[in-house]
Amino acid sequence: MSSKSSNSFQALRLEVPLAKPIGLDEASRLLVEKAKKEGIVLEYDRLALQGVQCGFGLLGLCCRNCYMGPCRIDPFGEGPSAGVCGATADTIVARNLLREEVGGTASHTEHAYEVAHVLKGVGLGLLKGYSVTDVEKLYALAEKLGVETKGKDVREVALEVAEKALEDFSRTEKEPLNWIKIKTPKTVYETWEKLGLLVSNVYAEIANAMHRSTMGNDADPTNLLLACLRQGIADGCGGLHIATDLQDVLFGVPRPREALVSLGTLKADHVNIAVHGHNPVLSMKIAEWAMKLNDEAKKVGAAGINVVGICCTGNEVLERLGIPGAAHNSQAELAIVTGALDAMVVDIQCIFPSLSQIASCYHTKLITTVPFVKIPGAQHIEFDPERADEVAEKIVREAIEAYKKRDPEKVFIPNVVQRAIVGFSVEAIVELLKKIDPDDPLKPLIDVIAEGKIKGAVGIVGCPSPKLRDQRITERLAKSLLAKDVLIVATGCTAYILAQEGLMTPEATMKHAGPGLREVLSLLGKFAGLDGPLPPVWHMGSCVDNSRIADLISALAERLGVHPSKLPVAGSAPEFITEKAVSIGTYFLALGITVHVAPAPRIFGSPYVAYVLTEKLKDITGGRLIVEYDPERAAERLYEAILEKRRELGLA
Ligand code: NFS
Ligand code: SF4
Repeated sequence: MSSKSSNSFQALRLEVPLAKPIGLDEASRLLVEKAKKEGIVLEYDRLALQGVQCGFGLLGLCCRNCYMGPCRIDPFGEGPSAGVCGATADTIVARNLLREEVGGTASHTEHAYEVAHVLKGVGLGLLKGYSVTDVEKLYALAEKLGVETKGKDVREVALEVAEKALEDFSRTEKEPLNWIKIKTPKTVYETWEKLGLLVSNVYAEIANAMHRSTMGNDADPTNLLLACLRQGIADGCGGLHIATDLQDVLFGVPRPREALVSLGTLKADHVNIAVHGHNPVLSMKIAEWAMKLNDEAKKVGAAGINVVGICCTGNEVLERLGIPGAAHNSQAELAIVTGALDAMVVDIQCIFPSLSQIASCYHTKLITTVPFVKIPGAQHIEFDPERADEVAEKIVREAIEAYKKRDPEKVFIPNVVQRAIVGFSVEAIVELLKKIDPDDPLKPLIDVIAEGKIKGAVGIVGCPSPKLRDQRITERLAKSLLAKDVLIVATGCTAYILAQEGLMTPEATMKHAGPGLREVLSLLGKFAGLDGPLPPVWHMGSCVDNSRIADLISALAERLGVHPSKLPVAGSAPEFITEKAVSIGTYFLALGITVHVAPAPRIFGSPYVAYVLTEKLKDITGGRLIVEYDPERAAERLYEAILEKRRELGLA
């Protein structure tokens, strides 16, 4: 990190993918071909049409925060070194990073807020369509939150727990978030307290970040980076954790089950409905009504109704109901290209506007449901938890209607289906480990890590990137790590990629896991009552369920009495695309975790910001950012990080 230009050159080089394209997965490839024949434009085509993307943007060096600009800083030191207001590269990059996180944090926290309102409605007895499914989880949360349960019925407890969550969106005092208090290991809490990172109101945090990054406010890159950490903590505690916890209360804690994934889970003889987006408050209802109206589908000549999942809401119904996971984000367009999808029902986040244009080439109905997520050309049927059953029934009936217009000539469903074991909640993992040691369930896991049979664990999370997908970065990274006896947990669209690759099966353990990892997973398989080993990649849910990964890390750290940064674990978002991934990544950096990402985040226009995140941060929170495009090299670097932690712990 010697001079500004060497950094910028490095980033520019990083933007050129280093690995050779392998090609897309079989199902995607076949449907991309079909789209080409039919003249359908896909994300890959639109990416190509963008040409070379803006170097200033890639480096984080453009600012549009006021009308004296837009301003750009010359990364090579030959043109302007400050914006009109005098903002330097360091200031502009740090401000831009903070604003990216705001996008992510706003998404996750508003999602959590919505779910908290549904739980509140249940508590008040106002919502007929929902109830507390997991009383045990509710009571466990109540206890942690200091909610008295004696002499109260389930509804009263639900109401108070919901109100504890809503407090985190409205608190005016300087008290930390309730979900910081109940989720953060003591060692981390102390670090955050010292650094002034104890957020007390997530919405105020978002507002402050927008305020301080406008023209003429915070220009200090260090101060802005602390705000970035705060934003990550607001996202993690006030978004991810609240969403997962309350969704578990409403819909149940996931337990391991076998399910099917890939685009081949669409059925030519069924009414096919895809749920796409993030909020299970909608998708669980659609699944319920699809079952109720199954016979209606038979009346129009279909064999029944087949609900499949796309993106994170797909993960929500996959992990709880075993609904097939058809498509990750980069396959959502392709699900329509099959010509077999009768309705795609969407709620919030990661829903490409292109879906409407593509749907218009087929009989597929694209149905938007959220007042602030409308798409030209889509049919809007507003969802409201108070009328959940009525709306869900209407949507499913729309799909049945659409089926009548399906053109069999246009139907092509790739014959690609993969089995996957899903549903690895922390609760389920602990229950399994209790069969080995009922009194100290984490001990067997700690023992095999200490013995070196498992070297460590990496959470591979995030999105598929059209920029990197044909290099199969995610699959290659996972396989390289498994061979090194590193256990993998996965969430989000990455979980689809790894499931489709067959890595969530017992066979994958025999094929890809190193000898130590294989031995441990075989033993665990026996305790789980399986015929073979546990899979080597554990599906832990949607992107908000990255909270489950944080919970597992925190439980291990607390059991060992060490800071999470001491554990031989790491995270990776090898193909991230969204602002949400940036805020989640920052939460894990704040927790003290080493985080690998590709493509390069837009920080390399500031040598200072790049230096802090990739080097200095490890002395502050214990976290460290690694940027690496090549999956095998990324695996090597993550493995090195794990070995370093092991050495520090005195393990071989
Ligand atoms: Ni996560 Fe889930 Fe997928 Fe990426 Fe989007 S759906 S919230 S952001 S693209 S993994
Ligand atoms: Fe340019 Fe400063 Fe305005 Fe940004 S805030 S656009 S750097 S003048």
